[in-house]
Amino acid sequence: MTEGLGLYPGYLDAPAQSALLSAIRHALSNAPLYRPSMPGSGKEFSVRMSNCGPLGWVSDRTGYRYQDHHPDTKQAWPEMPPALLKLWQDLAGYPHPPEACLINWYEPGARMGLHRDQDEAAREAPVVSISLGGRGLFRIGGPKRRDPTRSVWLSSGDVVILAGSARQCYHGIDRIDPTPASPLVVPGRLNLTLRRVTQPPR
Ligand code: MD3
Ligand code: FE
Repeated sequence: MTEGLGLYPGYLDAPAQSALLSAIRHALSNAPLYRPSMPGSGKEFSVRMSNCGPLGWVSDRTGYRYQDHHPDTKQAWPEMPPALLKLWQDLAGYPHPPEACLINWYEPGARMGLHRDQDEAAREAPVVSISLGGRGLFRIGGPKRRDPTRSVWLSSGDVVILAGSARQCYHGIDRIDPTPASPLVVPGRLNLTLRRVTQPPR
């Protein structure tokens, strides 16, 4: 039991998944996937990333941060697709729009180690996650690294909301099912995370 964890299996139907994939492909044609690296060591992530929206999450040898431009092209991030703004309005229960959509691309064999998301000043805002393509084995624990964890396969069209105490929990992606899954034709998984970054005006 994790308070604030909302699972919406199959929230997006096949046409909605295809339309969203088209919008993401368009964003990626302007802001190509890049390979982030770990602060300090510079060790490369197995996950490739890009962003859309006014801010994007990046990681390199100098640290993790949100910034308004692509680390390689130096161009502003592409616009957030309207379908994502709508999904946030419908599900997030938060009265201000998201500022960042992080686009994570997992090839089979890619993973994301257990971590917490702590780079957002807007701590009380939820995170909304959308999965497309091949299944990913998602693991979520508690607020401490050694807390027990549970695992859930996330499939194409599934949406996860992290609000309340779930927002502070350790989580990661252990593995990717290499079976290709619609709407992608290649093996691998796309994950989109919508986030409010800055403290909204009050
Ligand atoms: C639980 N992404 O980008 S999404 C990340 O599938 C990230 O690419 C994973 O973790 C992925 O930071 C998981 C689901 C998710 C997103 C944010 C969370 C779970 C979370 C924040 C707190 C707790
Ligand atoms: Fe995360």
